[in-house]
Amino acid sequence: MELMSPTAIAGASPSLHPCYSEQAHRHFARLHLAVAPKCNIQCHYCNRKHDCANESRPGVVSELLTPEQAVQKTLAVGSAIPHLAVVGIAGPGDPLANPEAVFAVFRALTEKAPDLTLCLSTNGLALPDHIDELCQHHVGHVTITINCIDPDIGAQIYPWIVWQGCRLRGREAAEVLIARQLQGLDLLVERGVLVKINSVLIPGVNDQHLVEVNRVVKAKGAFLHNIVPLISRPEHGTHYGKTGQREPTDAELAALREVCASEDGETGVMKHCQQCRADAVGLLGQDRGAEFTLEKVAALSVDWQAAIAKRAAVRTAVEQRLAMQARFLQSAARPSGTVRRLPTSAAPTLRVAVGSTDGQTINAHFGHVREFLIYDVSPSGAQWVERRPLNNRYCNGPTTCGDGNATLPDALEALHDCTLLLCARIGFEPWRALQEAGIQPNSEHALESITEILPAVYEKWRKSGQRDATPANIRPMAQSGFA
Ligand code: CLF
Ligand code: SF4
Repeated sequence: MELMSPTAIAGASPSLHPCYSEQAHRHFARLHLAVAPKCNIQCHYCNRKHDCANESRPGVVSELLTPEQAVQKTLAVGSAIPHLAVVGIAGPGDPLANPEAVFAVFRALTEKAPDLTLCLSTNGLALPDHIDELCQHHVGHVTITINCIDPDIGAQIYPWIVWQGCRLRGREAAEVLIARQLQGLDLLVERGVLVKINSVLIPGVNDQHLVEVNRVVKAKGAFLHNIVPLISRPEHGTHYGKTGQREPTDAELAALREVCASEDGETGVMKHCQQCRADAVGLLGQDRGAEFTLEKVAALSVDWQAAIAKRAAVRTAVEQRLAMQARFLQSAARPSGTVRRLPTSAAPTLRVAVGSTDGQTINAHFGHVREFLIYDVSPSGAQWVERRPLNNRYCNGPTTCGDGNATLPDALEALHDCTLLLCARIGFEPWRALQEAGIQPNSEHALESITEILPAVYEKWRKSGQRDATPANIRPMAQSGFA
């Protein structure tokens, strides 16, 4: 069967979607519309008093919306937040168990906010029945929560489903659900929809099995696999919470993601999921929902046509910035023809980590970086090596470094082979810890151009007699990719 290109569906583009692109999540916001209260299955990690655990963290949805209210809210948020790019429906129940409300919203938004990417998250049971309608509404991004492909495991996760008017239980229920999920995945991929698979990692239930799930969904053409940790606390009142099913540790989650990411294939592994509420508003990790309650939205006057133009301008500006950054990284990664191969003993390479959010200037506060840009610098110039993501930011507070001690090891690990760290600001505690680890922090060049400052920094380091370099950090040119 010939597969359609992913761009066959208008709106199916990962580059503007904060969940589908790690880069996009720094620039573009999403809005969740809570118009779907009903569900057609039961998961042991959900009790329907809370947000859908597929796409949210515990906490009741503040307000359920009618389709009209949802459209009004979208127009208000889209006017106030010009970097809004995606509107998703992710609960608090299953969107496709509430198809009338969901498609009424999508229909209205096609007219009044045609630039916004539409997104939906489902357990997949009803998915095969709605493929045409999803495509008609240009829903280019769909998430299916697939926790297993083995019905015996499924029977431990789903006590029942409602299928064709009957309540099925145990293995039989899981068998039907899994078959429908995989069928839905096939149909969406055929239509060029970008499908993300969410899997809830449940220790002792599907932890050993999710690598197989990853292999199967990858083979079927899923765009992204997002493995999220089970949230299971007694106070949530879920079956798992009440029966003491434990949550996975960070190490277990990271190890599984690592195994899945190392498999050769096209399905990426999402690592920046925030397990959002089903009524979340703003950038991932932010929740500006309180600014857009029904009462506040009703009081706003919105010019939705002007808002479309404003969003287009923001998008163009971000795209230009990203393109510039990509060009910069590409050129930095390819040394020019003038690069000389120098005797190894004469030209040690200085490995430098840079905190930058735009790839051009040293503009990031150490405590806020989510990744470091790594360069090897020598007399021949700077060679970009890679991005090093951080699992946790050192600082989670808006203005202070808070209790970052728990996350400092992540940063030290990410910087283990670097001699120098350039960032815009850094607190005293991490400064000292980095120095003790043999990494010299430097915030003297805040807001200066990375390309311009790296050669100067290298020269200074050489003249200083490479005092800060540890032997492991001094690598001969021939090993640094110039050969
Ligand atoms: Fe929402 Fe989900 Fe669409 Fe994103 S969330 S419906 S794909 S717009 Fe994103 Fe939130 Fe993780 Fe979901 S960070 S929980 S993956
Ligand atoms: Fe809850 Fe979502 Fe599972 Fe339905 S599919 S039971 S809403 S977690």
